[in-house]
Amino acid sequence: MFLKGLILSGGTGTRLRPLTHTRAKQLLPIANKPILFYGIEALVEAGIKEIGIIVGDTKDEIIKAVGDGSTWGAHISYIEQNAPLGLAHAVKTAQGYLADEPFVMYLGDNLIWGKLQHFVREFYRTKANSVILLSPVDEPQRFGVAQLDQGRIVKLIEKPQNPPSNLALVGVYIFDHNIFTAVDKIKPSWRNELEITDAIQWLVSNNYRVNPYTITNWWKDTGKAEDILEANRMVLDELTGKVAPDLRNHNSQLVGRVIIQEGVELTNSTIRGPAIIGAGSSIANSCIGPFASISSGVTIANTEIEYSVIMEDCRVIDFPSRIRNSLIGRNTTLCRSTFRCNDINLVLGDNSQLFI
Ligand code: TTP
Repeated sequence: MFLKGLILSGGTGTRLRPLTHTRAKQLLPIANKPILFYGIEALVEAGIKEIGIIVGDTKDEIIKAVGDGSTWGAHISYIEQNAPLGLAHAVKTAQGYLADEPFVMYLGDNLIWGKLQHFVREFYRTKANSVILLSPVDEPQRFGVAQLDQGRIVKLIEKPQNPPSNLALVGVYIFDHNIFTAVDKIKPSWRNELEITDAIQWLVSNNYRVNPYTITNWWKDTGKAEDILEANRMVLDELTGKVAPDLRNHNSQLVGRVIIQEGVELTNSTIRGPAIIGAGSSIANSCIGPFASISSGVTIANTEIEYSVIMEDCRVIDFPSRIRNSLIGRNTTLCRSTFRCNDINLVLGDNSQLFI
């Protein structure tokens, strides 16, 4: 018996509009790497090399970015979900691919810092029908929460007013084939989706063994803009500095843990870590960081940026305010107007958001 992987990368991403009008949310960069790649890496690291990815409207973009999986030594297949009708619907859609193999299901917009090996081992050790990854949280009212009894999950409650525990569902699950029976038994919820929590509840209520596995590492569901920024801060905080040997440094300082990718030019600037500067970017007379991810092909001049993600091919020139807590979409131009003082001329790409 070996585990397959199932990553859910369909959905609509409404909460991340306008960025998701023209880009799959799972491909938004966290420390210059698409969110989805963190999930693929976590599965591969746990020994899971056969991975199915559920795709929807953004199928082409996801296939282009991920390919056949050979980059990770994995074999990746794509499974089309005709409409985003819920996480349990996605599981049902993948039934042909998964056959009767048990599988790890991973939500493609989630980020879990740490390894999944122990979680997978728990499934084999306990011979449970399902193992659910849980994490203690401060405000369980905001999450799907598990109630435990004698080491088993007995109830799942979505955003409970009186939480029975502080253990939230993290977005990573292991199921055996009984989940397909469960999905067939449940009905769509009020939002017309087949909910995975209802399917798991069905397993529990019908005496299948559903075990919890609690982690204390940080994790993030990157559904909203502020989540992406927080995930960016968390990931940057874990990275160690590394400077590509071809850096052209003209009178600039790197302070703390800074990653500089290939082909970067820095002039009279300060990069304050943790921060990452993407390939081919050039920065002049600016202060970048802390907690800034600058993607590839970005040009920045006379500007201060911190706690932000600036995506590929942006131009930020002479911007009069410090850019903070901002998520700037690809190919966006931000610059001061040359016509009048204090007049800010913003040219934003289709999928841009600017919070200053
Ligand atoms: P969600 O964040 O719950 O849903 P969503 O992507 O539709 O976003 P929003 O609520 O902002 O509109 O989805 C979690 C993950 O599962 C995400 O990677 C998308 C994926 N997903 C599917 O693959 N199929 C689905 O039917 C749904 C609902 C989500």
